[in-house]
Amino acid sequence: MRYEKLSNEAVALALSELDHWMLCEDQTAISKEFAFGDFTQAFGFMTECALVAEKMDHHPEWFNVYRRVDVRLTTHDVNGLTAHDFKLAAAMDKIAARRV
Ligand code: H2B
Repeated sequence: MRYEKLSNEAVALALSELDHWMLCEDQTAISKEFAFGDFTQAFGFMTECALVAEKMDHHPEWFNVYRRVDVRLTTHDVNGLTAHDFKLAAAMDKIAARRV
């Protein structure tokens, strides 16, 4: 399914419904730093998220070192944010909540 680029107002509203996600300066992406107990937890989180992302056909940009995972979500197709990004962000928060 294709989603349209969200307006600044829609982005602000969607962001207010998430915990600790930050809007990037140019407003084309949101980001969050996840921290887990150890590398196994962090990598398990990434594995679960990868399966969800593949199902959605919407993929995170992320960086992992030890127990930390830095995530950035954007929709390349529109060079901005769409409902896909917020759906994936909420799913990632749910997966993380089971591990911390
Ligand atoms: N992931 C993200 N984060 N943004 C996209 O625009 C995107 C994607 N596009 N995954 C998808 C794949 C697209 O390239 C394919 C062709 O559907």
